[in-house]
Amino acid sequence: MSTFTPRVFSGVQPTGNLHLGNYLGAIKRFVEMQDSHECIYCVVDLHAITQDRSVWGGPKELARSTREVTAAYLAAGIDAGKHIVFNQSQVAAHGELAWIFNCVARVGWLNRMTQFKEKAGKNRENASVGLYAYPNLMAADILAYKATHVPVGEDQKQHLELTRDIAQKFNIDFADSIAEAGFGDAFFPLPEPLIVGPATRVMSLRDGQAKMSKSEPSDLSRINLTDDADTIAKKIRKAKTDPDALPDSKEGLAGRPEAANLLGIYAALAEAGIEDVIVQFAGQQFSKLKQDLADLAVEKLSPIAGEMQRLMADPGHIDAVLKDGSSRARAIAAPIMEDVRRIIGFIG
Ligand code: AQP
Repeated sequence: MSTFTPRVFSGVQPTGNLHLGNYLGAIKRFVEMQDSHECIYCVVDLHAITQDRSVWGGPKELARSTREVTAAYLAAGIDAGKHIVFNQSQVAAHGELAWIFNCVARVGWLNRMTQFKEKAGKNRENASVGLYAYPNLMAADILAYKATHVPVGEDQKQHLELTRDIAQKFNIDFADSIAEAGFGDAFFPLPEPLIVGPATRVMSLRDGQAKMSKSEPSDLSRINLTDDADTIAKKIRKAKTDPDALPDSKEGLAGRPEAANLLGIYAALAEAGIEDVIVQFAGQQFSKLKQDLADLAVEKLSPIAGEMQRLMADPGHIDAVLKDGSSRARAIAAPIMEDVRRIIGFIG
């Protein structure tokens, strides 16, 4: 049996409007992994350009958003000295391994990806080939470092399953040369998705059935990580609710997506269990929950917004962090890619 050193990899796309869902579902979790794991956190700019230019905003906006995601990582508490923070396009291994995985993954697998269907919408014929092959690039991101653990939001579960399928198929397709090269029965690990906690799928503040998302036109639907205290409080005050008092049990949240969402956000920000938060607000009106949630959100998010602003004022520092992280990421990926080339039979 091959064994793998535990290593965490994850990323966020620089597509603007970084929001509370990205924070609670991903970035906050990244911070929590730092004490126990070696971590690699990426700003996935190659993924950003898979969508229409109107989504990522063109070259100047892409650079600005890349720095903004980096600033969010650092402001949230990721230690870029101890761990690796970098942007994907600076490490060529991602693109190279993605091409190899394009030849490992099957068209039928990609056809099942719900994110492609959602993002391509009705205009599928006109979607980029990159958007279709996005999950192969994501598999490459993770496996170029033989990462074993991937903290992500619920929406990435299917892509993680595909990553495991790709790793397994590579291990089987090249089993003979993997064994010959001394790697036992598996060259790539099957990475574990880490989708845990009360906020793995933060929903829109305007519609408890829709995911909080960067691309939703209504700014009132999400709390942006750059929002100031007044804006955060206003958005929570205006959040959609239902007419009933808050329930006293988890079962009472059935069919009440807005109540479930606001209580889940509260629990994640307070670092409390959802059951405890339900007890705390049982029988109360939404107005009480909204007031307390606004106070808590401002307390937790305002320092991050302030620090992001400070960091964004010094783009030279951010670029230096990314350059240093990229060179350390390259140093990990390079020998892995050398092995991959040898295993496949590429000369060089
Ligand atoms: N609403 C969410 N709740 C919890 N986690 C979320 N994530 C995204 N939205 C939520 C997690 O954030 C990480 C980075 O996401 P991404 O940059 O890849 O963006 P995305 O998944 O495409 O979702 P967005 O931010 O909402 O953008 P659009 O509008 O383009 O769909 C991932 O771990 C993701 O799970």
